[in-house]
Amino acid sequence: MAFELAPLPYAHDALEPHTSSQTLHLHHGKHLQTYVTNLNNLTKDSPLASLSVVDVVKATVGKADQQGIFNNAGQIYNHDLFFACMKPNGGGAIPAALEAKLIADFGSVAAFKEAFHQAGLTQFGSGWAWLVLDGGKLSVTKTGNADTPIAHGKTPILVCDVWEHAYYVDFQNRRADFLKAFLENLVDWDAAAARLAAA
Ligand code: MN3
Repeated sequence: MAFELAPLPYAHDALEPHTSSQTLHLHHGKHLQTYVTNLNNLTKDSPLASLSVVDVVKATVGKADQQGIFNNAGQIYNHDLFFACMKPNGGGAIPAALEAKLIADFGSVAAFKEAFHQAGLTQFGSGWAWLVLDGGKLSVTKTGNADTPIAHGKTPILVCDVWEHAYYVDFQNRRADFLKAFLENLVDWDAAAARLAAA
């Protein structure tokens, strides 16, 4: 059973004007498809080919001779989650249980948003900004390139892709504006709350 490209959970133009159809065609149909193709090629005739993407990540983290496999599996996991973190007409009210947990662990929703924004803004080069559950507490973190919290025992609740391919068509160099749009107009709080409830 080969690794497959998960379908985009909404139409390509559903996130406009914050993320364009062109961006999603490139990001999902080209970038993510390439990671899927690469992972299939790299794991061909290997026991890794029969594992889930998550288990491939966990089996290859920190292994120098499997860095390419880790990178492609990590990128598939991170992208599937990123696309599932957004929805048309996103943003808005945060479900009560998630809001209460954000206030408990960050002091306020505004403090969480500022921490998440700063994580995305200060990730040097390519990477990801995360809200994770770590030891029962929510925290913000960032990872470079294909690295992912699931390789380090943390449970992802929310992620924003800050590789340039995620925003350059729509925002050019303005990563801060993309992060603002993600938190105010794109994020699917209900999905984040469901991940927290299931953790
Ligand atoms: Mn990407």
